[in-house]
Amino acid sequence: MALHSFSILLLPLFFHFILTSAASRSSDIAGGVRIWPLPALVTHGGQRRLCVANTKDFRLNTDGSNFTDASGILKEGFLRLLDVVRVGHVVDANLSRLDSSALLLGIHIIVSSPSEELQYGVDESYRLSVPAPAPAPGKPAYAYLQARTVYGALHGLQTFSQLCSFNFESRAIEVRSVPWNIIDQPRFSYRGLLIDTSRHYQPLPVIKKVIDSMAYAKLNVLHWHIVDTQSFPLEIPSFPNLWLGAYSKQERYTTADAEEIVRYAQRRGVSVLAEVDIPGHALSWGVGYPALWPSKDCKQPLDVSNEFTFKVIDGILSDFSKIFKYRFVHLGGDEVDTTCWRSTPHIRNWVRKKGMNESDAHKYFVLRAQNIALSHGYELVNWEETFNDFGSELSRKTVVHNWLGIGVAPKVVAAGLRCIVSNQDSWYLDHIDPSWEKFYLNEPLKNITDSKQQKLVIGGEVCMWGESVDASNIEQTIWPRAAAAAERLWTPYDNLAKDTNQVFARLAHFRCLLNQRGIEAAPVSGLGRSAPWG
Ligand code: CP6
Repeated sequence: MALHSFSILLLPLFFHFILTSAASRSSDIAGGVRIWPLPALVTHGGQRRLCVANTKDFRLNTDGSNFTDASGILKEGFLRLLDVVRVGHVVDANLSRLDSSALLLGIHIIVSSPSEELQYGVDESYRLSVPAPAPAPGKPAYAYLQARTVYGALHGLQTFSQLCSFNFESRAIEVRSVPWNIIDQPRFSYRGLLIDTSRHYQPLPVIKKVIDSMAYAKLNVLHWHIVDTQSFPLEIPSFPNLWLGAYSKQERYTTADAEEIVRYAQRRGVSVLAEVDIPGHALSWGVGYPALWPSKDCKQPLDVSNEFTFKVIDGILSDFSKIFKYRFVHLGGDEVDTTCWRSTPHIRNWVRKKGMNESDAHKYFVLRAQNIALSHGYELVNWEETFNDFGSELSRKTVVHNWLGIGVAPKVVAAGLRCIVSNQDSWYLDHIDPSWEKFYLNEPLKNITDSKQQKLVIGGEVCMWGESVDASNIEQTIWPRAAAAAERLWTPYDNLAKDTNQVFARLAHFRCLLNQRGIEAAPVSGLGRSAPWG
């Protein structure tokens, strides 16, 4: 590994040049580096450094920045880092047994923006340098972490945690291969994971662990498919009977629970995108309000002819806007089967009287729901059928969410709308067959060459639909394959491996790291572990 010799002071000058130059090629850059996802630029040396695993000596120092960490978000992130690195849930890191030759290492964190608002497009870049051992043992040296926002700094701490390993004999933290210089920023602003709490209820601690693990892989949007046909687990104060559609009283989220999830995620740099999937996928709404069903015998899609339907949607989105502060709300719009609208006389008559057909009625529904969401200050995400069926009439504030095949993204961006890629042949976690290689190689910008159009692909998302997962198997179904997609979404295109054999060992190491941190990630390969003597 070549050690580049620029100093930290020169980095700003080279920052742009290096990120856009061809200097960082995947096979060179990844050799020996065990960071997942791979940063934009990494150099390192070959010395091993022992550090004292003690909060006092790992200094969180924000002197010289405008950021005061008033809410403690960085301090908490730092303490979590120490805990996961010391494998705090497994061992009692007994400091009295420390190797006295351990060298002190402090971390000095500089954040230039005082704002802690987490929002779409927030600057997530950071730079991290870890020095070689100081000349005099016992004298502290500082690792430097610089970021524009606290969220960039949190990513930097995650990277730092991956440079560290716990030495069970000396009870010290080791940083391998010092000195390190890392410059990093995400390729895409939207790096999502969908969870579905309608097909199976997921308890709050499970959702929180999913958020923890997302942060380890630098995924930054939890797409919460909260309600669907099978159950309505969320409390909606404006229409308090809606959660009568929950599986049971125990399997529900209060608004306070939802706020807790949003805050927990925000403290880890993860935004929550809430979804109401309408007008299909909404049968459970009618348990509390049967007027939302076309009839007792034909229960979905929601009754398009009834003003009450739109009052309920307005109430839900009004309540959402108090809890879910992300710029976008997801309005679904997929898999709408209008048979009930045709077979129910009062709806059939209403559609006819309006001079519409059933597909016009679907469009009317989606566009009206979009306007309600806009009135509550949201921009919009809709599943791709809405674009396929009436794309030119969607609000310009729509992000089209691909899922059917990869084919729609080039059409969406050619039409000037934004797109999120989740093609089911590669990024659906509920399909057990696709290998991690398939997840890794799925390229969101496939067949999009114009750079203006490329910018309209805001990112991608892996989907963990809930029909076949609950608390017993959600972690091992998500991981490690979601990590393969996470690298595709984070790492600059030129650093990505073209041949997945090059990344196998590094991914296996990340999976092992997840296991050490208490995440039940499944083995990377179905061929067994490779033995150290093999
Ligand atoms: N639920 C909702 C689902 C799916 C969709 N929407 C889905 C469809 C096909 C597959 C997997 C999931 N379960 N509301 C499609 C976006 Cl293969």
